[in-house]
Amino acid sequence: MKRIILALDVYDREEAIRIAEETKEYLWGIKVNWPLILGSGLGIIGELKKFGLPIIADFKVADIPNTNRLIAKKTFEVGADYIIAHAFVGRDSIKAIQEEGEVILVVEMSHPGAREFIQPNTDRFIEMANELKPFGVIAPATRPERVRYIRERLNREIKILTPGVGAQGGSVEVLKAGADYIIVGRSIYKSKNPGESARRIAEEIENGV
Ligand code: OMP
Repeated sequence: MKRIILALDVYDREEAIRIAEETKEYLWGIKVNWPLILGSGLGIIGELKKFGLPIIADFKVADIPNTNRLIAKKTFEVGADYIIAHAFVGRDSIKAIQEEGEVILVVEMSHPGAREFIQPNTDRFIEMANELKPFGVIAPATRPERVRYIRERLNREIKILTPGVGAQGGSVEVLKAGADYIIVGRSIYKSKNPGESARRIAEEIENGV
C-alpha cells in the first residue's frame, strides 16, 4: 500500500509538474498548498489530476459556514478530492464544507507553536471528528506519542495524515504510532533527485513498518 503524500510546496507550474511526474509511482496522493496556488493558479489542481492520484487541497479553511462553503465548492469544482480545514471554527463551518465534498480536519499541528492553542483543544477536535466523520485528520509526525494518543481516541475508519517527516524532524516511524499516511514536502521537492528521494522513503516504509 502506498502511504506517501507529496506536499508540493513550490511556486512554479513546470517545476510542480516535473516533480509530480518523477515521484508519482511512489505516492498515494499529492497535496497542494497556497504557495503552489499563488504561484501557478487554481488550474494547477486540474493539471495535477492527470497523474491519476488523489489531490488534497491544503487551504486550511477557517471561516464562517457560508464562506467555507464557497471556498469548498470552487475547490472541488476544479478537481480536488479532499480539502483541509481547521476544526476550531466549529461544527457548522465544517458541515458546510462536507455538503460540498470530503474534509480532512486539523486536530493537531506539527510545529512547536501548536502547543500554544491547538494541542490544549485536541481532545475536543477528536470528539468533533468522531461525530462529523471526515475522511481524515491531520496530526503531527513530529510527536509520534501524540499520534498514538489520537489514534486511540479516533474512530477507526477515520484516517490519520501526518506532516512533519524529514525537514521538521519527524520520521516514517510515525506509521507505527498509528498514522495511515505521511506527508512529505521539502525532503522530496528540494532534493536534487525527487524521484530517488521518494523511492527511498517508500523503501524505508516497506522495510521498516
Ligand atoms: P515539509 O515540512 O516541507 O515536509 O512540508 C510539510 C507540509 O505539511 C507543508 O505543506 C505544511 O504546510 C503541511 N503541514 C505541516 O507541516 N504541519 C501541519 O501541522 C499541517 C500541515 C498540513 O496540513 O498539511
